[in-house]
Amino acid sequence: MTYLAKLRELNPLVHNITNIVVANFSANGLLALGASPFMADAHEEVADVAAMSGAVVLNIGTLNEQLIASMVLAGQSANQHNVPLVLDPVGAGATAYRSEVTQRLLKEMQITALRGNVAEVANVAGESWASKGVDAGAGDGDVIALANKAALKLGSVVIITGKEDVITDGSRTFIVSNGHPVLTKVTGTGCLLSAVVGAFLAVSEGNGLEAAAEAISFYGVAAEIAAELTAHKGPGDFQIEFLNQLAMVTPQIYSEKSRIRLFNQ
Ligand code: ATP
Ligand code: TZP
Ligand code: MG
Ligand code: MG
Repeated sequence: MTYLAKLRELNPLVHNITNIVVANFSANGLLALGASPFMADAHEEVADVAAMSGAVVLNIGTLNEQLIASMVLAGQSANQHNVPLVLDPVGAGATAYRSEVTQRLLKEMQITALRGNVAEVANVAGESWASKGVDAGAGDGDVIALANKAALKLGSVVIITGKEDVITDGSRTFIVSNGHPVLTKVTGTGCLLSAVVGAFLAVSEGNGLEAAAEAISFYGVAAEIAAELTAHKGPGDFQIEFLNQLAMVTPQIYSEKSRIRLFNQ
């Protein structure tokens, strides 16, 4: 049975503390997929929401100190209640503040998975990579080595997305080659993906690496079909069709189109 089928059967609650750009898109994407989104960031309630959820997803896209305090409370509650925890360190490395906040969060909690672009993960790993705001710049470093370094440092699954995606726990590494370039023309596709990883981790029963790889590949398959159906249109139509496909890609379609390979060292 795929994690996708299990997710649709169990409809896990996914607690998101995310940015103002993507909150609506993330909630709609999770609903379309078959999860149950809960966007909550008040410090008075985040520990309770995290405790009752199947996964918690923290995203620093539009950060401020109040939000970070809530993220610490939610992350620590997730840890106490064995709830999988995802961090999307949006823009880490782009400003000193984002880098510092990311380190602070990682010190205060144990995450299950980190999902970012190559520049963000490089920053977490203590390396540097060009960036332009929240987007990764071009570079010619070893992306797999970077992902491994970050995974060993954090003791978590690390996912670096881009044209090809790298998913590793520092010991085994999967490469996913699904996806479509039009994803880069819709804001929040990385952020929604981090939330989708949370939904898959919620039904992973401890197999975080496999569940994360399936999440990434499934997302790419949905994008490929949506891009094909809207090939004669622009990113606006793609965005809507992508939400449709997050709901319509079945485990069978997923299995036919998935391109995941194990990377041999
Ligand atoms: P960035 O801000 O650098 O764009 P992000 O946080 O938006 O990063 P992405 O790396 O863009 O995250 O990943 C979001 C999704 O887009 C992933 O499914 C990824 O596989 C896909 N993707 C990104 N670039 C490409 C590409 N050139 N071709 C195919 N898929 C891509
Ligand atoms: N600015 C701050 S957060 C954000 C922007 C544009 C959204 C970034 O979303 P993604 O998924 O990383 O493209
Ligand atoms: Mg992107
Ligand atoms: Mg991002």
